[in-house]
Amino acid sequence: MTDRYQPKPEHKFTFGLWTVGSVGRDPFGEPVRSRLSPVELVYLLAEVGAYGVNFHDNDLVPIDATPAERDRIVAEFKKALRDTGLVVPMATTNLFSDPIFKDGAFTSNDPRVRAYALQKTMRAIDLGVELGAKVYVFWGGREGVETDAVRNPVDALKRMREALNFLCEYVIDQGYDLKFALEAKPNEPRGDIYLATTGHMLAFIETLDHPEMVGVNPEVAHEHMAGLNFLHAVAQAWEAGKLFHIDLNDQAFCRYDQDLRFGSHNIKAAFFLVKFLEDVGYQGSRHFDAHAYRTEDYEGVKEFARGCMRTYLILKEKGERWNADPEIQALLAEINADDGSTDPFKGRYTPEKAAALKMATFDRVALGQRGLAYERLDQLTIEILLGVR
Ligand code: GLT
Ligand code: MN
Ligand code: MN
Repeated sequence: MTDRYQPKPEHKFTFGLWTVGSVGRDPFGEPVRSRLSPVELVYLLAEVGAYGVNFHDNDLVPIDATPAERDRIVAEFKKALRDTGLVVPMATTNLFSDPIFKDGAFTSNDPRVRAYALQKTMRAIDLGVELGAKVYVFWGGREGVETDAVRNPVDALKRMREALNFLCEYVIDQGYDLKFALEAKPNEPRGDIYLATTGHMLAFIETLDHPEMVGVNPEVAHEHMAGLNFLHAVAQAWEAGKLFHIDLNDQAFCRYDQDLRFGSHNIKAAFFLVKFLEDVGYQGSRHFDAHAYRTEDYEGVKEFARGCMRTYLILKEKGERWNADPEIQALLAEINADDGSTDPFKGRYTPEKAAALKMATFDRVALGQRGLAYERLDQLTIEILLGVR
């Protein structure tokens, strides 16, 4: 491996304990790897060059731990962080594994389950903040249905809003420096999950009491499962000032949630994503929410983690090459050329502009016939990606 693809802290590459810690269980198969402790996983991540580690409350502290066990586990984890220099930029709550959440957490029909979910989340927020988290993710894996007979989706939205408003107030009340990032997924494990895409989340955020505290955590795989263009979701979130976090992985369209190694499936989409994040100057974590193939032992898991980061850095370099390529830049200049003829109509509406525009003439046929050279531009992109340019 060449040094220029070596991960560095400034790249802000993070992994969840649940990612490299995945034991390879799937709906049809038992674990294929033995479980590593959170401390062992911190050392594994340090070895491969990660900057940070994120966790669900129960990735670190078992759901039935006593207060004394919790304190011991947290102390050991903090020591591993100190020894390795790894940081915890993000934390989240497991509101999906335990049977109590089988009908959802914040949207469950049972008010006791909803109250328990709030209690669990407040405690998990305390834990995340104690370890330094500045972003708190909400992924509502169980917030959905198999049949709409059981719940009016409007009630689900109201319950979700009530929960997030409550938790925003909790964070403010505690004086925590913490922002929320909502993560959408269209389905799996539920048949349908409410607020199915990043676009749904962005609209929902504006209905909250503290929209300024809440952004999104888009995940490649989740938008691709819905057959959507991930970059467009990310760009909309960015433009709205809501890209608080990002989950990088890969995914074949319309399949089950594969959580593949970043850039391993759709290289062109991954390239434009990395180029976008780098070009706009996204400052948040580059979090890999992915799993090694089930075929791997822990050496393979390390290869997987190294691969995520290395591919990101290779694509970053390709983006720089794309931006510096004279032919690409000439094509872009041509594509975006402006002869100034529409200057009188540009900008905000005025009655005068509207009247002038209504009278203007356009050579519709010529404009329609003009070739745009997008084929050439895309082929140049492919040649950069294939390493011949
Ligand atoms: C789970 C899910 C992910 C979420 C995690 C955060 S857990 O693995 O598939 O997409 O980001 O709760
Ligand atoms: Mn996923
Ligand atoms: Mn995710």
